[in-house]
Amino acid sequence: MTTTAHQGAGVKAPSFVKNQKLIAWVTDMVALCKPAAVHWCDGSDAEYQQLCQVLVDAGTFKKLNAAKRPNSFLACSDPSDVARVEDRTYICSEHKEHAGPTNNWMAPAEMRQTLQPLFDGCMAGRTMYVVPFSMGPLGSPIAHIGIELSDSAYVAVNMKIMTRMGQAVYQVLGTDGEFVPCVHTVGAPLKAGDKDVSWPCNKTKYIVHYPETREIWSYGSGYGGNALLGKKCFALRIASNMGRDQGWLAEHMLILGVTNPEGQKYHVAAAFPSACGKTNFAMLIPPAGMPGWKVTTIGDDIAWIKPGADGKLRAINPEAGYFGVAPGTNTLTNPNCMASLDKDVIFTNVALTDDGDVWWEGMSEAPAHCIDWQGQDWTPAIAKETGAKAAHPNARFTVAATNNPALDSAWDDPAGVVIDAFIFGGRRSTTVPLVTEARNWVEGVYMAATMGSETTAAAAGQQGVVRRDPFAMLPFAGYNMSDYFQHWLKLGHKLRVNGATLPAIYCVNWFRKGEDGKFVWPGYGENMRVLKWMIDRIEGKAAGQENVFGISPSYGELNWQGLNFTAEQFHTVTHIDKAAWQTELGLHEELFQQLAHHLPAELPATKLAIAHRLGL
Ligand code: SAT
Ligand code: MN
Repeated sequence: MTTTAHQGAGVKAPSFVKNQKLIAWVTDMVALCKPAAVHWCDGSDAEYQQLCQVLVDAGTFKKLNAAKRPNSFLACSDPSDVARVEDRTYICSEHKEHAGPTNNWMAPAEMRQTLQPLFDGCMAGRTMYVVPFSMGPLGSPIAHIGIELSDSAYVAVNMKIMTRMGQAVYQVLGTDGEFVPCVHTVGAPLKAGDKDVSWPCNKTKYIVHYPETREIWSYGSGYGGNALLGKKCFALRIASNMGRDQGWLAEHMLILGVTNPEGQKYHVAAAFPSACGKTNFAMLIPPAGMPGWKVTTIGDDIAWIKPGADGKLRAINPEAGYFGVAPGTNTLTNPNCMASLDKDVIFTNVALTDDGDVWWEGMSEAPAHCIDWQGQDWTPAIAKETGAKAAHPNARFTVAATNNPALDSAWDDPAGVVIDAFIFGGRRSTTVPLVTEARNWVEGVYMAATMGSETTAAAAGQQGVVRRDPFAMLPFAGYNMSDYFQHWLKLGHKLRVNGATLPAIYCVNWFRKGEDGKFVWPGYGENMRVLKWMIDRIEGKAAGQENVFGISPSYGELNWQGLNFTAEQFHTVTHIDKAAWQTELGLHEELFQQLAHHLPAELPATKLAIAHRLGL
């Protein structure tokens, strides 16, 4: 690692940095942000430990009990900085219609003018970390490089876990390689003598993307997707633009491998909105009644998918770690995840137990006492009286993929894995059936485009209201949503005319509730039963039955070994309620009206066909 006090003029890059464009850009950013020092990260373990110590000394990190949770830390954020801020997130394309009606937009020149005074001197008294990272296996033809400049050591250590971060990136970059420049500041400059706080941030926040020039500027937040710029900002918002221009897909999808008892392996990519159980699905352990089935994890949040020369879609996980939701995670809902969290973890906004370990709602029986994420005493009695949560509902863990016992052997393969099926799923208490297969690509794109979901704590704002979340990409598509639909249709068309077999497309809903307001489908590991039906379909072993939207399983087609789930319960989670669908189609229509500019004609046509089949 190399840290140099900044002297005012010029920047001295370490000898392993040979890219002049990068050095020139860092020089400019140092002149703008005026940090007290510049630290070029090398990504070594020694550097990780040193930065964790810096964070402990600053009060940002608490080191957890090494006997219980080796090499692990707890960070508690400012209570105002706990989730992505969608209303402060901007796509600043030259033309407003390129950002589309689902993104906040400001003209790039105006945004640059707005940000200039905010970034001027924003890192005063702090260290600027130069964080080189590869999204995807180093040197993979599907991977891309970014450099994040951040005044947060918390960001630097999280990026070390979440990405392939370090000196090797500079070798791939060489003297003239391309990188996406990402500038991040917590927006809390320090004057001489100022005492720092444990979680510096600013009331004013801007998460800004310039799609044409492929730049990211983030101001005022230190949390998650606002600050770890490789994740949603680069791997989805900027990369979706790159994918549109270059003929590939950047998707909000987990990737898993599923092997049947005969040893045949398939790969599935699945899109769900934030905090709807993607990590659980990616680490699923098949139930005891399904011996011989195995699920392995390639990724839990983002997939980059490129057509290969053979016309097959190959996917990589651009990330190297998991930034997952802690509350609700336990040894029953996700045993692999719990095992991943045994050591080497950064926890954010969970509770601290009296023996120096962590706890969150739904982890285990509540401790008699702990310190909640806001530093207050918490007991079950206090919780009962005030409703106080020990952990914030969007509390997270950051952990390396290599900690996952179910990690797929090909997770780091530069060639990626061939995708056999796509799954789209929202969180819907009513209306949407457990599983439906699209009869063709267009019908699948329709299902994905019209997906709705009840909102979760992953984003600041009201929770539990149904909003349309096309492809689970509403907060992440970096350009006009209708053009994004068109891109999917075009890609499918191109592959088909070249003779490729397209992946099957499924729509699922694990979250339907009964009249008592309780979930009917048991979910978690039991989702394997639905996954098996999909594989059976791909292998031609299940006939399924046609319904108004596509093909769905009969009760007898699912394996019920070891699960007591009656035909009646099955009916509750699969039946299609005509009145509910009339309302639902009205909501699809509302979405289409909102997205009218450039909306592909195939989508309203598909809707019309569904309405006809429903007898509307
Ligand atoms: O905060 S993040 O964007 O990293 C997580 C999420 O919303 O899924
Ligand atoms: Mn996500």
